[in-house]
Amino acid sequence: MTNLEVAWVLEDIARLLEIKEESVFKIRAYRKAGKAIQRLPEEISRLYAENRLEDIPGIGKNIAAKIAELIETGSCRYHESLREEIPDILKEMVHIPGVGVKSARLIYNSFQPESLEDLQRVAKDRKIRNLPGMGAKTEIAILRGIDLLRRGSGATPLGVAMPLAQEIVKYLSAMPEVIRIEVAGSVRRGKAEVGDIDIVIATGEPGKVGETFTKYPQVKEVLARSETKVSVLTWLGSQVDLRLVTEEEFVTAWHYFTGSREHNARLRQRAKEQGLKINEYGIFKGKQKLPVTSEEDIYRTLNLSYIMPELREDRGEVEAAQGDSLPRLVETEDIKGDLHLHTNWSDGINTIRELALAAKDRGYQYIAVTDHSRSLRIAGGLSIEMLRKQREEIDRLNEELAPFRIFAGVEADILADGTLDYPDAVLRELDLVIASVHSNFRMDRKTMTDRIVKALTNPWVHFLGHPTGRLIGRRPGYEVDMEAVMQAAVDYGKALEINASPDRLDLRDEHVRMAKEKGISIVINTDGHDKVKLAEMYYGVITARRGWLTADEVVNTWDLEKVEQWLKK
Ligand code: DGT
Ligand code: CA
Ligand code: CA
Ligand code: ZN
Repeated sequence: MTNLEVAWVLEDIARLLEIKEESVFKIRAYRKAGKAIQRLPEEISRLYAENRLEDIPGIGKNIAAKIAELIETGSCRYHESLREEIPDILKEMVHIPGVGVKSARLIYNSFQPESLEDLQRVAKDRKIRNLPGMGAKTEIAILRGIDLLRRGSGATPLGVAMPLAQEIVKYLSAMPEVIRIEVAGSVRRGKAEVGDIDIVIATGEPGKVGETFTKYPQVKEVLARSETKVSVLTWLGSQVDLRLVTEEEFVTAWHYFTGSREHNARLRQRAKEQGLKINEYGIFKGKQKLPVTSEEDIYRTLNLSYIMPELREDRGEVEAAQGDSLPRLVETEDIKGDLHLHTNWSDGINTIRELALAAKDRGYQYIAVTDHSRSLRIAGGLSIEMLRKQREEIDRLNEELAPFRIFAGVEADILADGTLDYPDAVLRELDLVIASVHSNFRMDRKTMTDRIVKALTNPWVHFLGHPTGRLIGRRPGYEVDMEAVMQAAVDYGKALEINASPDRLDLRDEHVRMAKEKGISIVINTDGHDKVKLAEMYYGVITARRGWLTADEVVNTWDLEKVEQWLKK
């Protein structure tokens, strides 16, 4: 057993004990032991052979005995009995994003669901919101989470796949046998929805690394296994493909498995034209293997400038790289503010002050407070009077936090007839107005297009929020003619949003590219209802990069002064 496998079993014991509500000291002891073994510079089996397990800080007699049993027999009875004791549904529930051990336990005790279907019914019947410490938010998390777990073979949102891929990388890189490990495939390219997660590892001991990976706690089922590839299904329903290659092959394999297939095909063809051959094992001139130590080398060898992974979709990037005319893509570090945020004045959970401070911590110069407008009652939309009161609070905070700036804005509903949810006299008082569709999604294409275009003719609107309304995996966008919407944005000088929330990513990459070509400015916002969501800006930036955007083309990379001017125009 490798150190990592032992560590995972100990961590799993801690988790199961947590579900069982055992003493926090006991839980902490297992967790600490797991961490210690993960960081151990020596092989645990060797320490065991030399009778030195208890020398490891944080490991006492009791845990040492369990480790000994693991090393001798490959399993541990205590762990097995805990696993048997705890119902499967509870084990599954704690894998639902947004449902912690505590809530899983409470829901289980209250309703005894036997399957995810049962749980879904309980959530749909709105029974969970009545439990202490839970609300409608928990129900939504559960319903979404079950969707995710269920989707099985379907696409996984980037917001789920990326953290999972990064976690696997972090874990496996602790193995001394792992020389290099990187994320590849559509996750690396930043696609909003990914089919499966691809990870490439350079190792001299593929068998051992592959075997360890199959023990990873998130693994539910091993789908296929060979010396060079391990495919598993995780509890979250995503497939993970691990490729095991030699150190020598690593760079070309990583590049190959990053894809896309279409991009690879273009490169192969280009190589051929130059009398070269490229595949996952290397670049060859006749029988001679050319030296490659980085992806940059690959492109250089093909006489191309370096192509960022987000661009590798055969959408003209190879031609651009040939003419050295690739854009310098926007980066998360370029972002200076977030212009679409909800506070506890409507359906957000933080105060304006908390959001502003969190934004300041991220190094932002400004944010906009854009709570919902009055017709969106279920989301606590603000009356005109409330909106004015909120303004007073914002003014006070601006004095306190200067030079940081909070813009007083609103996310105004676009009503069914294309008018906005407040009269112009109210909108003009605000620093910033987002226009968004939140109701009457099922209109025919012409009516919906006219509705949105009409909203964009309003002189006080700055940009269109989540322009197509899609919810990844749950709802396609509304029927709308994006060409016409974009033409209106051009005609009336409006910007379009990339909503960075990983379940939206709306505009999507192709639309971003279309907007870029038309010279439309883009605003990347998290639409956060919670200050921790400010971090989701990252996903919006990836989407912008997939749409070829440079920093200049993104409004919220601009300095405060320039943004103020833009808002006033
Ligand atoms: P996905 O998983 O559907 O979101 O998309 P990818 O791009 O991650 O596709 P995947 O997982 O099937 O394969 C990862 C990469 O490996 C892919 O982008 C290119 C490369 N690759 C895999 N199989 C083939 C193949 O048969 N031909 C070519 N040219 N490339 C392949
Ligand atoms: Ca993939
Ligand atoms: Ca794959
Ligand atoms: Zn919003």
